[in-house]
Amino acid sequence: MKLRLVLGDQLTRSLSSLDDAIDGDVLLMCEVHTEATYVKHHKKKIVFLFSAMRHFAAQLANQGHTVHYVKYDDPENSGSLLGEVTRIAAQHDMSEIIVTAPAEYRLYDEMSHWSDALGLPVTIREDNRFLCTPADFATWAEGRKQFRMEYFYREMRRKYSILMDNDGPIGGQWNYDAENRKPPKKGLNIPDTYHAQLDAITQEVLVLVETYFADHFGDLLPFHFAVTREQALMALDSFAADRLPMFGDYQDAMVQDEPWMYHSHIGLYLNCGLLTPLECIHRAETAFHSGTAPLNAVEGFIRQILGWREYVRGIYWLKMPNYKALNFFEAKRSLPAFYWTADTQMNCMHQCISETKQNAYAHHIQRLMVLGNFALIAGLDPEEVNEWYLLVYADAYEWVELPNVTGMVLFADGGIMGSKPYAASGTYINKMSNYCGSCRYKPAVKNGPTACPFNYLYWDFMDRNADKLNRNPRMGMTYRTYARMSDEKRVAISDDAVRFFDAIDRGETV
Ligand code: FAD
Ligand code: DLZ
Ligand code: SF4
Repeated sequence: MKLRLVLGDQLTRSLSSLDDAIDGDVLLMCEVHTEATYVKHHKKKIVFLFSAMRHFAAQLANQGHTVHYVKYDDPENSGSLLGEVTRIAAQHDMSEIIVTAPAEYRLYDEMSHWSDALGLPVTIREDNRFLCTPADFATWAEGRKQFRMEYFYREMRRKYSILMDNDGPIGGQWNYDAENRKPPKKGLNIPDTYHAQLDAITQEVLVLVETYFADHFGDLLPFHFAVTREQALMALDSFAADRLPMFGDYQDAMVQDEPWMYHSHIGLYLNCGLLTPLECIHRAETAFHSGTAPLNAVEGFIRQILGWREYVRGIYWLKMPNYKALNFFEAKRSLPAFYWTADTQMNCMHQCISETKQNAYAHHIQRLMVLGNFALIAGLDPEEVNEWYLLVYADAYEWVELPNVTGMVLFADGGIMGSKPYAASGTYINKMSNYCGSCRYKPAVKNGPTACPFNYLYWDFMDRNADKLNRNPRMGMTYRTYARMSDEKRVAISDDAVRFFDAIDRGETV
């Protein structure tokens, strides 16, 4: 008899570890302290995952499987995955443990030693829910100087025959990003996100999380995430119908008090297995072929899943475990307290952090060009920044979070993922949002107490890291502009940055 362990982010019926489950096998799922606290996950993320796990277990049991489900507050619960596997394997006299490969290196590494600890064979199967295996990605990467997402994406389009017209891309272009950078215009009619009804299972988990995880970051309520596959499919449908047509145009736009914009809000369902990547891609492709969404929107959305999502996972497995320790700029500054409280006069940061706290969600440009951009130009310590991103979002798992933060946002990998840092001044945020209108700081003011901090921190970052960046061919123009500045201007930039950091260090609200 075999014990088949199903992890919290493996809620997929066609999972490789469940493929050949037969009568007599036991399917084990457990809510454990070690997984719930390896970082102090947002309260909503824990409610979401525990509720989704309980619903999935009930579904497997309904299909006739023997499921052993361990709740967090079960007095017998040892608190760790190995502890539970040991306990339950002994209870049922099991001969083998089968599991689909954990998505995070931390757990994969630990599991590789389980067999010795258990005295039983432990078979770790490939995760069949991704579209590119780590081995295939390594083959693609071999011999390449740069790992450009765009080329990887084109191969994936060909391989899965997505948006193809014979051998070429539909519409003649692979990428319609140039059409996807519209600033927000007034009077946009932005639909609300999908709201699932709370049922008894979720109600019980809400009480449990309030009891055991009260000191974790984030608001518990309102809670409206999907927790079953059926609900997740409804969330996908509502995206395809209501938001996909505008997804491309306003992909990079940010609007005050509009956390959801035209994004899909399905990352959390994809990452725990309630949805599969190919069905989301096909859903969007169908919308294009039936004329309900334009090509720039559909191609842009598909690129995120078929391109970026698979690419960052490939980079993660190619470069771990060393990737986690990279700190190209030797950045050391601690994460300011306002990342937890949202207590800052920078309205863009206040908006994005408040929304993160309330929803366990922020869309890509908020994560990249506001929260991440600040972390980059302020020289925040990558370890602290990574921990923050890993715990605040409901879709966060290290395999996807780490390359996005260490590679895309902080350039802490020195250029493995990107060819230059995504640093930007307040001008970018002012163009792509309406945040600046209600900010104490002014985006057009470059220096002094009313200046937008992103303006002088941008140049201070360039100055602090000139030895590492000024030979980068894509930074030539930036450094030529800096070289043309007067000495007084450069002193003003540095003085403003020192004043700003001193104020943070004194605990003042900046
Ligand atoms: P949409 O904008 O609607 O995009 C559709 C889907 O494409 C997403 O659900 C996601 O599965 C995929 N996708 C889009 N961009 C990326 C990307 N850069 N990398 C990988 N997949 C992508 N995504 C996570 O799933 N987990 C994370 O922990 C995470 N951390 C991030 C941290 C930073 C600093 C940045 C810049 C990005 C991060 N992303 C992460 C990527 C992206 O921001 C989220 O996937 C997206 O915001 C989720 O919202 P959505 O479902 O509405 O996405
Ligand atoms: C994220 C998470 C949380 C909060 N809790 C559990 C849990 O109690 N039990 C479980 O099996 N999985 C949980 N997970 C998901 C795991 O952390 C995830 O499987 C690993 O990080 C590998 O991606
Ligand atoms: Fe953010 Fe600067 Fe705009 Fe204020 S002025 S919202 S700090 S970009």
